[in-house]
Amino acid sequence: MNLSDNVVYQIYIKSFNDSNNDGIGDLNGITEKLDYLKFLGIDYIWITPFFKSPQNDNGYDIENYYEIDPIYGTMEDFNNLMKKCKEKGIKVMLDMVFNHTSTNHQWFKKAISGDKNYQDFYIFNDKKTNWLSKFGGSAWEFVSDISKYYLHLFDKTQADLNWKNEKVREELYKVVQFWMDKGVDGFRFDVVNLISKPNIFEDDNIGDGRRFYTDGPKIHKYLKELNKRTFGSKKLMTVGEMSSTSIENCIKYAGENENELSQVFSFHHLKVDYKNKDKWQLMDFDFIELKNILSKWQLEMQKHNAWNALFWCNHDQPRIVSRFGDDKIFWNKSAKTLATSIHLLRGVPYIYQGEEIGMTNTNFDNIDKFIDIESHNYYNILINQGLDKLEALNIIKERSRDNGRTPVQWNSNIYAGFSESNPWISVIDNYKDINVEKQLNDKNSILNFYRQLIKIRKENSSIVNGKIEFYNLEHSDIFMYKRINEDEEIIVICNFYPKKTKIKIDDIDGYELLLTNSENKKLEENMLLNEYDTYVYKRRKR
Ligand code: TEU
Ligand code: CA
Repeated sequence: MNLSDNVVYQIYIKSFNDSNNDGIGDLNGITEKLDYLKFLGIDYIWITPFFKSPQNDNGYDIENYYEIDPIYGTMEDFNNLMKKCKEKGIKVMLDMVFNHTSTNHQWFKKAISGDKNYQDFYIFNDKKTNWLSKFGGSAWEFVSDISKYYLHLFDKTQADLNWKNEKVREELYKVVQFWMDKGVDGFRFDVVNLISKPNIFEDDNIGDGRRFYTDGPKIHKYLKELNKRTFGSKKLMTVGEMSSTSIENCIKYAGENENELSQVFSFHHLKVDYKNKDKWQLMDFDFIELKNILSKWQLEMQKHNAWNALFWCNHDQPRIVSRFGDDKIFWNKSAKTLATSIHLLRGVPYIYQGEEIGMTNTNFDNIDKFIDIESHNYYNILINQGLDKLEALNIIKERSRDNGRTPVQWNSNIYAGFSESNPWISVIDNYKDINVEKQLNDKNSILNFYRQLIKIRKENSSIVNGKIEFYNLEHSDIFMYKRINEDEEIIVICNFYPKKTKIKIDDIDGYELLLTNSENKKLEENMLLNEYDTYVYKRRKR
């Protein structure tokens, strides 16, 4: 199903809006901001996990899939949020974390108390392998009570579930059904391409183990079954987070006739600033590589009738304006260019909270200000590798997931209007310059630019159903593509650099300006572009 007439807004609940001033965002905080989201024009919200959890990984470690963590509110608050969303025509997607549970989950507790039935819910082994956890260290943890290791691809308090066990799958389908019965309109499935583990567990002598469990042997069977047994017959939007995946697999995950999911998140385009493919080594982003990856994925997915989720930011990524843009002199312009470049590709755009006002990286000057488990683990790993404290901190500052997790900057009041008491993670000190209130009434703001981007999707069919073509992929500064259907053609031109540049355009007749972050000007054969200019033109065919 082509759902690309929709725009999704991602809410990281802990940092979105705090309604009861305990410093933690919550469900009622979302309800309070629905009019803002309506104003922005989005169709869906995706809310990150708010289920009962010890919060070692901010809710991606679930203890009970049916209960709401008291820090986020009550089931009544959730029902009320759903009701208000229906009234306002905002659809709701929930985040299902099915690769693992918290080790506080009762299944895990029963397992380690010796219950063999529940041991089969997880992956317990007598021996460990050399696989590494994605958060650093071994992927296996020893439980002395039962003398076995269990697998955890993430933190040691996140134990991987055994999808081979039919009982596990049945339990998880029940969870999906429970939330469907509450009227939710879609789901995001966390690291769902990691759920199918190999039959034998062996050392990986060329890597960290991921080649054995990424897009694993039964993955398509499991997703087809999940689809059939839960949301398949309904018109729900589903998106899978695909870690280190391949196009070949994504064509199936998000193929229109495959009956798996509606879209995929893939991450290859967000690794073009990893030196030696290592997230913890800094490098300027490789623009040509970025364009090659984006265009390759777009063209292959198009060819096979499959759909990408379009995104620069989420709660695991640094802020895009600080990363591929310029968060100082050209903050406003570069944020708009980046927004345009991703938003008009073929697929469903996901806007991450704060992105629409150009929120930046944290610039925390002390490791103690960082909260994320991954940041602390890697800070220690970097120190152990011989880096000094400042070098390690500089890497964490660029790469920490906390860059995307600071409180949304609503206004210039204390704590940026997120809360009246000290938030769980510090507010960035630029909140007096960068906040929603300031941008609401500024015609030239990033916020109003995002509104326009959303609006032109609703008004121009080629953005929804047009085919995509790329041009000038070898150009050192410019990203350019067209969206084409039988009624119209749209041309998108983005200068990714803080310098003037030129581009030659062959066929310029009949185009009219639709959107720009720069001065009004016509499409020209020899286009001159200023720093971070972006232009979108359209011509009608009939
Ligand atoms: O993320 C999976 C994931 O692959 C990233 O966390 C990645 O490992 C990290 O950026 C590596 O540098 C999902 C969630 O989005 C994330 O918040 C959770 O921590 C993770 O799964 C485990 O549930
Ligand atoms: Ca709260």
